[in-house]
Amino acid sequence: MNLESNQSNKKIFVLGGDGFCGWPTSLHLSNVGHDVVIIDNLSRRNIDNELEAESLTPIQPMGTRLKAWEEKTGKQIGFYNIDIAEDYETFLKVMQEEKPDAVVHFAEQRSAPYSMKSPKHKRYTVNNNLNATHNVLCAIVDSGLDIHLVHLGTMGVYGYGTAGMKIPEGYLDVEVQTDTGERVQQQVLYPTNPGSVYHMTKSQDQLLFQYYNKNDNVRITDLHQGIVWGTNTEETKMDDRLINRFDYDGDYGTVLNRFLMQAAVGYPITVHGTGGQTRAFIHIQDTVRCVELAIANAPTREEQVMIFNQMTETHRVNDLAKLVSKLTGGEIAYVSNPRKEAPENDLHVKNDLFISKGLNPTTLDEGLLQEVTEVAGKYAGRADHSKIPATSTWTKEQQPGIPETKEESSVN
Ligand code: NAD
Ligand code: USQ
Repeated sequence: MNLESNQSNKKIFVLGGDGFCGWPTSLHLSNVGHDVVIIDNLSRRNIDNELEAESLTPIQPMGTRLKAWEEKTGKQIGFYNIDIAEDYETFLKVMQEEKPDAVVHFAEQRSAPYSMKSPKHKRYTVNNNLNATHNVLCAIVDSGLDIHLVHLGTMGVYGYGTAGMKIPEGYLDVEVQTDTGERVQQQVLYPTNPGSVYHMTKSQDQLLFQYYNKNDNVRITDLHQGIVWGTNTEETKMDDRLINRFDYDGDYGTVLNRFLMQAAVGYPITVHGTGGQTRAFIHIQDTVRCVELAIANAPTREEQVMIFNQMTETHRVNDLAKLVSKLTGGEIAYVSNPRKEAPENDLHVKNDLFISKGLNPTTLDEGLLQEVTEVAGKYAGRADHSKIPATSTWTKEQQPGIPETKEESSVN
């Protein structure tokens, strides 16, 4: 497989193209010459209504976004409001009419804390995510088209531990001993160890991919992505109306963007527990480039599901808090961890495929300060401080991650 960027233009469906990763990816793919069609049921905007939370950045309605893109670039992006988990027939009909070459699938409920809030949220996450992924696979086969599916999975399917080795890209080489003592080499999916109902749905997605690849030779690339940080990309910076979403609330805000925002608004930087958790990270600009590379390098119908680890660096949560604190003077609060997770872990990950082919990552060193000043600081006035604490607990044993009083919070 040669992972070079390839210029041939394709018709591409972006499922979940209104979301944090999907919107900048849609613009990027359109900008490099692909014919992009977004499919999204706007459920993420409805969840903002449910949680009474909003993006820190003032994102625009889909119609305004698409009009601004056309005005700026002369390029059109199509849009269909379809629930791909529920409305299979409409989705299939659109697929048969539009005949995409590739489908990029971002359309799942992606927050671990939201998936753990209550039985209702657990059941919604499982129903939505598994039905969405299965409907996409089923529709690809039903349509009779030879469509390449690119799915956004997560590093969290592996769990975050290692047995002294780098986490491989999806598959693990193992040796088993038969009853006669013969040693046989095999390759298996890396054992899954999800840490939330959300992460569990991504583990189950992997089995759906294995099955449809084996039975129907569907061409599939599964991108095991780390935590995405940053807000804007070259394309979303072209016009204020194209601005990307920035989640900061206790359910949808991810760790580094939360820390940046907390420092910008003068709220304590909320480290869960000791902050010994190590996680993988990637900047949103690199996400869009990786998806472009994945589309340009589709597997053949004879190949197994291609799995890439889509991350560029690993960091310990406490180190991130200290870095943000050093850049901004923000205060760190070590709060109760609302999650049931290992208090400390090491993490070593292989990401050779994207890096060796010329992905030039935006690192924390160069991007952080810019992010604080250009985004978190600029929109700090829009923040609702009551939405910042992480209150979704994994079991009744955990406590919400609410900073106590200013005096009681430890400061590093
Ligand atoms: P997001 O919630 O901002 O976007 C998801 C989009 O999908 C939303 O616009 C939502 O309305 C849409 N959607 C959800 N269910 C749908 C359905 N049934 N039918 C149609 N549209 C539906 O999430 P995101 O941060 O952009 O993440 C996108 C994907 O990338 C997710 O699958 C997530 O698991 C994965 N991912 C995200 C991150 C991250 O840090 N944000 C990291 C790793 C992997
Ligand atoms: N954390 C804090 N303080 C906070 C918020 C989080 O210490 O204020 C800690 C959490 O306890 C956890 C770590 O930071 O240990 C990461 O939390 P997160 O919310 O940034 O990331 P996570 O829940 O894993 O989910 C996010 C995305 C998800 C994606 C995943 C990639 O929401 O869609 O799949 O990152 S990964 O983490 O690699 O599995």
